[in-house]
Amino acid sequence: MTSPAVAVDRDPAPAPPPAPARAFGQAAPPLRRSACRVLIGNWTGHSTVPSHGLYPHQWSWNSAFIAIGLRHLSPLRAQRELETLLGAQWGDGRIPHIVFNRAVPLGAYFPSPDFWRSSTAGAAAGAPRALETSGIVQPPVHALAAWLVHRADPEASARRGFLARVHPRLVAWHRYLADRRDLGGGGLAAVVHPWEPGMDNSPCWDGPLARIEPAAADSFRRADLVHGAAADRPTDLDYGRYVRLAAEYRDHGYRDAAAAHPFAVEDPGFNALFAASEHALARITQALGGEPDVHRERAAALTDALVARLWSREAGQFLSRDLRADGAGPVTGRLVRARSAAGLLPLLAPDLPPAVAGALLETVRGAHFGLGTTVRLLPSYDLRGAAFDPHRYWRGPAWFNVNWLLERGLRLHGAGERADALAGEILRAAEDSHFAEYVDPYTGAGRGTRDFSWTAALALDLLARRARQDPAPVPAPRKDS
Ligand code: 2M8
Repeated sequence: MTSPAVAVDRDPAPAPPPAPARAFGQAAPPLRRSACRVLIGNWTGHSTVPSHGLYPHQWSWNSAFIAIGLRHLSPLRAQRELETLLGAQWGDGRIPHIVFNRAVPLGAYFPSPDFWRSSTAGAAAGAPRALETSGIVQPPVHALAAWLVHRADPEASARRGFLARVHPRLVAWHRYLADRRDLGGGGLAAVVHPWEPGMDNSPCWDGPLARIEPAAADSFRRADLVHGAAADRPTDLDYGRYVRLAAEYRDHGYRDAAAAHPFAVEDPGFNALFAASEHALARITQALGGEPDVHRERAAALTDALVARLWSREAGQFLSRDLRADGAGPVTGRLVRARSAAGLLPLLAPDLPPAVAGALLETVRGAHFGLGTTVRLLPSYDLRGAAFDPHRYWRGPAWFNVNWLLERGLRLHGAGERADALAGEILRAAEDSHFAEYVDPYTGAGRGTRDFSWTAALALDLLARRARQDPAPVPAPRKDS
């Protein structure tokens, strides 16, 4: 790719002001109405913030999940959400994990644009000149989201040429991951910063991170603690290491071939989403009259590589591979023995060997995750792990996106009743917690920020699915943008 130009969207219509709930929700169940209110309130005119206080910019995988829900409210807005994100794509194909809103003051979020300096430091990697982004990535959920958004209103999508617009960008994104991020040489994409797999302070990163010298505490100022409780957020020591890793990547021009990547991990969640998105890209390609087989083959190859490199029969789940650890045997690095919910997400791959899928279904309800037996929602980390903490960020709480993904995986592998039960719990927790960022997996009590966009969006998606099975009338989505 030579040009990171913004995806063309000639629709100049400004976003409508948040409408009174009754304008679109009069006959709607309250949960749908309040989920719509959250999405309308968090819309900025061309994309949606995860939440106004803690996360006041556009985040990559958040936007994908948001678009999946937004399509039930406004398919056009859902398309624009993804197009805005893809408009910030770099010349080398990467989709940055944050696209900064220049109207937001620098101090509102850390690390801010003046830390990443993408337009200058990222020039050699093709960072856009006209806008500021971060330089790392997040899980590739985008092709899946684009396909689901298209399916919500295929005619409107065809009218705007939505699929034709996003297709080359999604292809370039997947090519970046396959060509530049296969650091282990075994067919999986590696993450080079704990923020890349989206599960920032998972105990799985404790080992790989311990080798990183933290940046001096007085060299940066955290903005997250203004909005979040310190006991719920990553520690200062973790932050020092996040800062060190990001600064070193930046100082190598964000060029993967040049950077040393002292943190390099193959994460099963990231790669499961990559495989699921390759399947979606096959569908997109076919809908455009192209040849889908190359994407189906890549999806199959990713699934094979997941099993070959990250499956642990002993654990009954997938584990991360620390590529920088000394390992024995033919495969680089060593498996990290900590059990994260990411290790269950390969259930999203339809072509998983049946014995592996069967073992994963057992692990989901076994002692380590307890879904439907000891907890209401899938915890982000092993209930029995020494590092488990039901309240601290990605070290135990249940997250709505992970539970939504698991719900799909359960359904895909024939566990429909368990998927129905999980969907019910997700909806209940979303409502009771006022769309919390994450919840206590045992009680469903809300933690983190509220009115969190992907929580509202994914609740909306599950409600829409229920409504399709239920003959009762549902309110029509708004016709505006
Ligand atoms: C969290 O990550 C950001 C850094 O990217 C942060 O802690 O400031 C994670 O939960 C991540 O998965 C999410 O995309 C982001 C925005 O909600 O917040």
